[in-house]
Amino acid sequence: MTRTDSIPVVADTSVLVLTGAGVSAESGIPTFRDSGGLWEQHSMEQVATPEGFREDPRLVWRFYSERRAKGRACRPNPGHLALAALERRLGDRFLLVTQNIDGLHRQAGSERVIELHGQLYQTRCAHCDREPFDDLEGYDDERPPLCDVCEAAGRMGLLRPAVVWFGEMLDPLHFEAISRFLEEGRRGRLVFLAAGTSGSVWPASALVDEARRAGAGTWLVNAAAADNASRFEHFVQGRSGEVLPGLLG
Ligand code: BV8
Repeated sequence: MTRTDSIPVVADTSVLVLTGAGVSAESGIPTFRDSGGLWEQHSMEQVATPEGFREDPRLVWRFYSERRAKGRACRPNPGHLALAALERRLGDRFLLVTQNIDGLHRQAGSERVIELHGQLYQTRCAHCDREPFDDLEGYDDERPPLCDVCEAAGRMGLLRPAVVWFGEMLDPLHFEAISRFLEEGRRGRLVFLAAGTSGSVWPASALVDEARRAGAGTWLVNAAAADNASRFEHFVQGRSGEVLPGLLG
């Protein structure tokens, strides 16, 4: 693994990026696994699994309502902005995959974004297949919110955050789009950059392997060595808001 100070983005280069909670840390959003992180106050099983939601939907809604309120005060940082600028330079030779649900990449101007784990500011029904809808609300009262579509059909349906919990399938269309991007990108130079992620959650953590199979050069930007750091050729240790502008400039 070698250090590098800039990623060579030349004429025929395609760049696939994966971001995690570390990219939003400098915007004031706590990560999951750093000290003081989100899982410290609650166990993952309690607030980020379907079983936890069945067990105590009010606790889960308090957890996500708190994140909605906190997230609304947060703004994109230079790391988000550097990625949006790279997209403007590369167009369809750029694709951003994020594990983050905070919406800060879109706020920063990124459009070619795949939100693998869903969106914090969307709500869906846990029981019917109504479309997820935009929702900035917090729900921390005694009763979790109910689905009005279900109610109109004479049944009870709980509303839930439109995010992917542990043990839940991710949208297969997302992985089809990623594989297609890598396939098309391998005709030229291909770069895979992961930033601000511990590399501890599958299937996002395996993207580096798929990128390497497609012949991509691989970079990791992270404040600490990540679980899957050894699978990257280049590792730049540092805060993404400080490193990405120079690395991608
Ligand atoms: C699935 C919900 C098929 C939304 C999240 C055993 C072994 C391996 C895998 C598994 C296993 N058992 C089960 C699995 C699969 C499981 C999994 O990976 N479990 C892990 C815990 C082992 N995955 C799943 O269940 C996925 N679905 O596989 O479906 C299936 C179905 C049934 C049964 C089996 C398989 C679903 C995964 C989605 C889970 N949902 N969140 C939300 O509330 O946000 S994941 C959660 O963790 C967040 O989304 C978060 O994004 C994600 C990953 O964390 P990171 O983003 O990496 O954040 P973290 O805090 O960990 O790290 C931050 C990093 O940034 C640190 O390294 C830090 O050093 C660095 N950093 C900090 N500040 C900065 C910085 N870097 C740069 N600059 C800074 N300023």
